[in-house]
Amino acid sequence: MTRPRSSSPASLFAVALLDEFVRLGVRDVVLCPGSRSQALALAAAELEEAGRIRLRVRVDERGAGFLALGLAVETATPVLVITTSGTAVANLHPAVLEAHHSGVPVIVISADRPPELRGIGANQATVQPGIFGTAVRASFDITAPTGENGEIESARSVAASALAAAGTSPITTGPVHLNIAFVEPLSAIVPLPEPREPVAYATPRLAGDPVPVFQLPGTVVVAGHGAGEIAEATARALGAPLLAEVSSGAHFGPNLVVAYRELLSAIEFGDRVRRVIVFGHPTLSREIPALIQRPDVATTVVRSAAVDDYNPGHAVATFADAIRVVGEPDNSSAGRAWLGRWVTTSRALLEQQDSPDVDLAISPAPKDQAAFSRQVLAGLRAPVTRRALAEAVWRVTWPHDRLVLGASRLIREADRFVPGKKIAVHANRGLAGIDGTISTAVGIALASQSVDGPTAGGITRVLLGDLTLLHDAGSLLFGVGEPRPRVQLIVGNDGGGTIFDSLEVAATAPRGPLDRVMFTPQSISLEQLAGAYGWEYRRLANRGELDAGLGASDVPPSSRFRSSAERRRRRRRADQAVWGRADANSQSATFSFARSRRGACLQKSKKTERAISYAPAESAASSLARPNT
Ligand SMILES: Cc1ncc(C[n+]2csc(CCOP(=O)(O)OP(=O)(O)O)c2C)c(N)n1
Ligand SMILES: [Mg+2]
Repeated sequence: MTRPRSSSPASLFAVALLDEFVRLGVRDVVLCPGSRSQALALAAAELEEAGRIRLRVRVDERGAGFLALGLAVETATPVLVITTSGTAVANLHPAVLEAHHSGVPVIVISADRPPELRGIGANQATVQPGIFGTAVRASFDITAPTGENGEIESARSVAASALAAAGTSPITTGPVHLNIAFVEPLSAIVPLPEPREPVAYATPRLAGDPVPVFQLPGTVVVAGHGAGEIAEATARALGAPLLAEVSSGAHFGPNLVVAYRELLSAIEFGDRVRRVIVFGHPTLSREIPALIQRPDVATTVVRSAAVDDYNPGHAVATFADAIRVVGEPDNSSAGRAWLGRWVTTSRALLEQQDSPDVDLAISPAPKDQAAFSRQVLAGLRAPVTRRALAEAVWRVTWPHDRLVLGASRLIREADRFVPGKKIAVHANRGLAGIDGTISTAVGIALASQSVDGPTAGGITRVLLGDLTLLHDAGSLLFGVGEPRPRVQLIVGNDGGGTIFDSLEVAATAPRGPLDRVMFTPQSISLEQLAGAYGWEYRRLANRGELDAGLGASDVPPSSRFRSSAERRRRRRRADQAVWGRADANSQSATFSFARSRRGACLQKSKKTERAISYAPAESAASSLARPNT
């Protein structure tokens, strides 16, 4: 093979490596700046100029890692994240761990010093090979390219091996680490090779036959995080109640039982369960693991991308890579009653008690109509509760949108109350961290809005707590010229981590120390935070404002995958449209509620006064919408 001329073997290797990743179907690359990684960075910039990749540049590697995670979740294709040496690599560890536990193909490419500079106190040099321990599917340590024959071929073969390691099967996908040593000259201009015959990335498929599952009275289907539509189809095929978590991808359909927690604890419901079939990774309730650990219940777990097989109390009887339902659902009256009772009782439990009385509205009597108007007005002025917030965000989200739920209370609130709806919901449930939520969501937004199709015009809404927002505040930063997707951050600002109020110890421990070390009060001005990063801000104080503030977006997409000049032109136009509309349309959202041990909003209670003493009025509530610069 003729070698292109370059004075930098580092650049030749970097170009060959990235070019091969692109040929094999990689499209998204996240990059953080650094000197040791300059050959990779410049190669990535060239590929973006040529319209062959979508490049996202971030300063903070921790956010960059989660950004790559979000892009990979949405595209179901491996995403590269490139960093320099030293602590830059370690900052990727949280995202790598989340990708490991939830089975997301993120490929880390870290630049390193050559081995002779390790262990002698050289600047920005540490032991990078193996830094992610067992959290990666494969780890490659590549010696510095020096211009030897065969280096281009070896770069290509490394790309192919890394891709294979990141996704051989849907139940083994996960992160991979490529650590590459580079020596001076660290970069030089290298022309991109002509594009070669591309190979479409093949989404990993399961090998082998599914395990047959027969009809059995007393069956329920559990759908944990990432279960997917197969869980809903299986519940229907079995005629079984579907206990589907809100981020399962199966929270819809006629068999859905939203109030599953209550029913699992109820006589004639939970106690009648004899068999559980689990898809995905359940994390949101105590009732599901308790059910599986009962001696009179047999559980089959269908393996998911999560690295650990779900096995509470080591009580699971059977594991299967896939299952196939045999036979028809029990159509006898007893069989139909089993499903019907779960579904109808769940619906009855969830019925809203506080909606206006429609009988008054249709009554001809003026006093009834006046009473109805008063009820409507009172509803609009009602304070925002966590339930009302979760339901409002759920209501305005549609299949072309994306919904991201932060860890902590709000995802549980959504899980308890929102009705069935076939929309794409994501949450980082691999390790349920409060870190990286904004950057993950931005990745999901960028990916869903960058493709032609219905999601291009959608919006990504993120429902998260105040500490979860503050943990990832740095990810509000978009560098000049970086594509900005449509994202709405809806922050439940209760002044700290109120999830800890539900700990048993909270009932007895002295309040002061408990607050200091668990609640961790904050009184940040979220408005100023939003302003500093160029995001629009709006505070929503009651349910009327909440509904008005959460209006759906009809703003045109701000970035697409196009040739460089066209991309820039479109971005300029789209940005004007986004910000122009943002000013006039004020579709950003904010809301507030006070802290309460029970989780409801108690605006007029003593607890509220106490809560507000943590948070000055101007920061007691807030939310951030998409950036406006
Ligand atoms: C990275 C990380 N650190 C710490 C935790 C433990 N943790 C779980 S919830 C929580 C508080 C979250 O507070 P907030 O986002 O305000 O939500 P709230 O509980 O008030 O609804 C913390 C610190 C975690 N899950 N992840
Ligand atoms: Mg909070």
